Amino acid sequence: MQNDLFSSIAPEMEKIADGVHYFRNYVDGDLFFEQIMEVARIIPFRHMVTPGGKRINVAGTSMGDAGWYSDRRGYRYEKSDPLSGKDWPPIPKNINHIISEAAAKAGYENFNADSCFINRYQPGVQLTQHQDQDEQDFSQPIVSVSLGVSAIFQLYGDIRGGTAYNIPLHHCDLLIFGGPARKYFHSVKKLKTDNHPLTGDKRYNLTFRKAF
Ligand code: MD6
Ligand code: FE
Repeated sequence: MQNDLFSSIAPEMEKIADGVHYFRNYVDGDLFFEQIMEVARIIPFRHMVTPGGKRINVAGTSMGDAGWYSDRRGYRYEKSDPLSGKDWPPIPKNINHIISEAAAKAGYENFNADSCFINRYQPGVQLTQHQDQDEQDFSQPIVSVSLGVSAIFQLYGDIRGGTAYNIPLHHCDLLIFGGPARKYFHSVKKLKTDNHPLTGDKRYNLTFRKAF
């Protein structure tokens, strides 16, 4: 019989709430970071603007068949980069396999991301409270991977505001949002000034989605 000691000390997956699953130190950071650098070489990080014209302080780029995009015309998914006209780089199969496998462990059997939005945070940058609701099928989860400097992810509920449940996200952590939590409000606290050997003073977050 397998010894259960380590799985009880450090389970691979922790259910934080219905629809919220947390995997500590789950991914190969070098693999994901190299892919981010490759995507950024083709389609550099940029600051988009909200439909209201406000600069988004978190810098973004995308890979996949669709990329999340925001400008004066609204929030949406675009099949190519409106700025450069280029296609978003594809999501490598080995990376999508890791993401699908994690989703299956959380109970989402056939999750296959067609879009990955990549966020980059500099010190002092935060992500304000929002819902992810530009995708077509809310029965599909969102799988998030964090790299570099740690940050506090704040989870609210179905309505904006109130008291947050704080989830510290560290290098190589994976978080799944689905089911009843799929449209929960959430935010990321201001990034502290810190240094990570791989990413310097920055934090990166990849969110794998089924956009279409
Ligand atoms: C971030 N993440 O961690 C931002 N959204 O930097 C998100 O906004 C997010 O992690 C939907 C589902 C999972 C997420
Ligand atoms: Fe989000």
